Amino acid sequence: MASVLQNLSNYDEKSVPSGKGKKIGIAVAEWNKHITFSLLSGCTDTLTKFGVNEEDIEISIVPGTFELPYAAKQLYDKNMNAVICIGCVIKGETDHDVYINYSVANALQNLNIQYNIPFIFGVLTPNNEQQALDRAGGKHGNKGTEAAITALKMMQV
Ligand code: DLZ
Repeated sequence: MASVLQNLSNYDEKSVPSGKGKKIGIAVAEWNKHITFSLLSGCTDTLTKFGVNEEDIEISIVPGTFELPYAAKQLYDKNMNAVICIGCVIKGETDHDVYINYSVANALQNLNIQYNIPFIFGVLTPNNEQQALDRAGGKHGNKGTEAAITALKMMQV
């Protein structure tokens, strides 16, 4: 997919709207936290770089990726302008990852359709840990950064 061809964190700074005055909720999963907390850092660094005040960022930590939609809805209820969901589900021996990934993607898409703020899918779905590391500050950039940029752009749509 695209990440093979490009660093996901390459973006044109001039095309990114300011986040000044915006309230951003971030739901982050503790599973694989060496990955997800690196994504979280990329995300918050990028939001503040583009004008979001630190005190306008509310972070909700949940046990696993499956719990992200619940936290996302709670953040919506606190009047956020956008909610970013961060997780990492590494493929295992069974199809457990498939059930989590599809259900979370569907749940977040439903939230997007139902409510009038953007819910951003910042969930890595790698086949192994190295692929996750590559996308959490490694050779393919930081997917948390990309999620932040997406939120900033979607708040303007
Ligand atoms: C159970 C589970 C497994 C096997 N793997 C992951 C994973 O790779 N990444 C992740 O975020 N969460 C995982 N979980 C936990 C589930 O997301 C969830 O927390 C539990 O099933 C409880 O609802």
